Amino acid sequence: MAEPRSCKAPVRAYISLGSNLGDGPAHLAEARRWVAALPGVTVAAASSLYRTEPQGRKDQPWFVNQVLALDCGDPCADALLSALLGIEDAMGRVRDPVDRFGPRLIDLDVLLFGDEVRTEPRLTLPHPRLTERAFVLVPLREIAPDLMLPSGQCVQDLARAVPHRVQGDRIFQ
Ligand code: PH2
Ligand code: MG
Ligand code: MG
Repeated sequence: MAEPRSCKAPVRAYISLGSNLGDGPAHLAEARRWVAALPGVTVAAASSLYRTEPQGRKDQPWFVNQVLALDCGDPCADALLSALLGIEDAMGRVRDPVDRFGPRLIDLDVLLFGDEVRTEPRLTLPHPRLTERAFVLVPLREIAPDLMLPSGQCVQDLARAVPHRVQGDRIFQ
């Protein structure tokens, strides 16, 4: 007998990919392959790759960043987060509890999960620093120029409000 299929519409999620250790573009390509292979997940759009000035801790290498739009059959943001953390582990990310903001092989963050809004230790939605980060807003605007956040703010206005400069594939902030 055929497997019962969910008849619910998928949830549109946006995730960010980042790397500033080793071959960043290769790490992002590997992460995209893992994400595309997740059951119930379809990659609906992928931004360009950007080379971005580090935010937060400045004394670390520049990052390579990208944003993906996903259609998720499972309407549970925690399941997506767990899957992304599993990919980070499978790719060999080593977490340094002392240097939490140091360089990373791969970082996969849930930016938005449908219209979900929540503040929890494990997962805050939308991502708490989304509106401050040109390395997120610029690629997000590229793939979803008409996107509105649950707050009603639109991604175009948010990107304009953050002082930054895009030069070729580089984002200075
Ligand atoms: N990630 C951080 C901290 N700072 N800066 C850039 N440019 N790109 C990142 O992905 C990034 C960062 C913590 O996850
Ligand atoms: Mg991050
Ligand atoms: Mg992270």
